[in-house]
Amino acid sequence: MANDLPQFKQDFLKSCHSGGVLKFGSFELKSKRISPYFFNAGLFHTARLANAIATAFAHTIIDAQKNDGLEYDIVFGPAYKGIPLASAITVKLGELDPKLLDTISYSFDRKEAKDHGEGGNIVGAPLKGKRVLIVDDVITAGTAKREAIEKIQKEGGTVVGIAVALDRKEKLPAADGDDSKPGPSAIGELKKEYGIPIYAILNLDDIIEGMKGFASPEDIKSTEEYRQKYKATD
Ligand code: OMP
Repeated sequence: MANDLPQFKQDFLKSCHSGGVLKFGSFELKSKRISPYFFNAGLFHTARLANAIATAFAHTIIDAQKNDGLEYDIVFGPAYKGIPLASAITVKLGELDPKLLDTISYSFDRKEAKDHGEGGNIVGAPLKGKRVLIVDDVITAGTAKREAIEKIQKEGGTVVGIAVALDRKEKLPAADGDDSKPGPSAIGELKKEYGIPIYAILNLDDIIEGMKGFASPEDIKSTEEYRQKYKATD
């Protein structure tokens, strides 16, 4: 239930609503599924909303450190939407926990390698020999996260976890294209494959509960139907 959520998650839900981050209609996802809702983290661009998303991420990461023993050196944001997140979250982490001011850094990748100037694929802290925490907006099928993990490993970094704003809690797309069959979650498979934890500020259940305060009955119904259709078995 949204009301049972920690205060920082409730505050974040309010910011999602005030920033119009959650849209209803018909949206084709990266996975080609047609979703009745879309979470657009790119809309967290005012100073207030950038501060709100960075704060919610930083609390999620600090909780993971306290409760789960998460240790990391670098906050890595995959291009493009992860880039402003990584820098804002790193600043906020240092503000909330000053011990981190001189121990953590951020970095991000380029979509295309640069062959002049300093060159290379990574901007910010070098990844070699470092423990890397990936931050990104949304996880649906985990494809973009797999790409980021491979890039980081190629640079000599060790991925120690992933933190996202929203876990859509969807099953992996079926290899044979038949999405009507039950399937494991994108998050569960990533955890198994890479042995890393994945943290989310909110998941689809929190969103549906939170929507009840502002969305139309039709939008709530179609989002619930979508959840039923694509929910994972784990
Ligand atoms: P993967 O689950 O790693 O493939 O990532 C899904 C990507 O799709 C996210 O990084 C987003 O850029 C984008 N996306 C959203 O931004 N919001 C949504 O509600 C759904 C998606 C999506 O296409 O699945």
